[in-house]
Amino acid sequence: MTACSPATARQIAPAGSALLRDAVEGLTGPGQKTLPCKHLYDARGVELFERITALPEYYPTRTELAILRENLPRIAAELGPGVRLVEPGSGSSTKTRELLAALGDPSEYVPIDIAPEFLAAGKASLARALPGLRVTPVRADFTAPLSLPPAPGGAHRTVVFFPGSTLGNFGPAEAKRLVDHLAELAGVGGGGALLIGLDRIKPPAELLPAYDDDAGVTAAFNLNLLHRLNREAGRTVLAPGCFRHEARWNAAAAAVEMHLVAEHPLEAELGGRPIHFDAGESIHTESSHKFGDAAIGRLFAGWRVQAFEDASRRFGLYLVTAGRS
Ligand code: AVI
Repeated sequence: MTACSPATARQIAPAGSALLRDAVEGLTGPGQKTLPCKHLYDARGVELFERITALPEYYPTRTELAILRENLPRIAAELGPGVRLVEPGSGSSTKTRELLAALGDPSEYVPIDIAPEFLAAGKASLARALPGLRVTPVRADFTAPLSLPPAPGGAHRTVVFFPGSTLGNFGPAEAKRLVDHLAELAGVGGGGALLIGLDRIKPPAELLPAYDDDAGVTAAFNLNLLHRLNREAGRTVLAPGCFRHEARWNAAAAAVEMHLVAEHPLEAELGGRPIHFDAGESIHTESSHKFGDAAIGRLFAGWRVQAFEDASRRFGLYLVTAGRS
């Protein structure tokens, strides 16, 4: 699986050299050059992504938080007491804290992350915000098969919380596989639930500024991939100054794509293999899929789906339980 969020990147990016291996594969062959978006999230990338979430153009984070706040009483009532909340990712976000606080009497919070430092930081910040909450971190890759620790006594149902439209950074088939995997983890067929945030399709004129902000933070986030590549190679393979950031709407894929576009023809070398760029040729670095009703229906086929959306249907939180909609 490929994945692009800070959480998922930490889940599956094994080592620094993984970027170099992926770069040899993605940059030296024929056709569209690519680098997996998981590599966007080194320490600097995580910092830049945090800044993106606060940009005026980047509506998803604040829209999702507003939807959550507005619907917390309904969601909490629907889920009932004793929820065991499972979160793929480090889970120290405002959304997680507010959801846990609204649940009133959660039996346990289980963040799943491959990086122990993020698990420890998330646990510490939640312990400060919600003293008394039982936190059981699980160090694992959530995209791979895993088992949760036994639920504490009094746990009423397991709920997997996957906000931020992180699912959109997976291709459609991968996203479907991940949803099925998370549904199994939550035990949706046996009373568990998923609460998943998805960014909805809207006109490109609204979408594109969110991925190409005036302050240039997203451009820096994208170009940071080349800084990371050069750092890990120990030399300049591709000079960031020779590339510009571009956000494109791919209508066929219903995705905003980030590209790094070569300003001039360029020759380079990696792993003993030549890399050639024509002027204007790009590296595709991320796809951020957007969801319409049909795609959401396919993702959650067979389950009951309660939609919590803003009035303009820009973003949605979907509560998935057993039974049909
Ligand atoms: C993490 N993920 C959901 C973000 C998105 O919107 O696809 C990553 C991002 N890329 C550029 N801006 C934000």
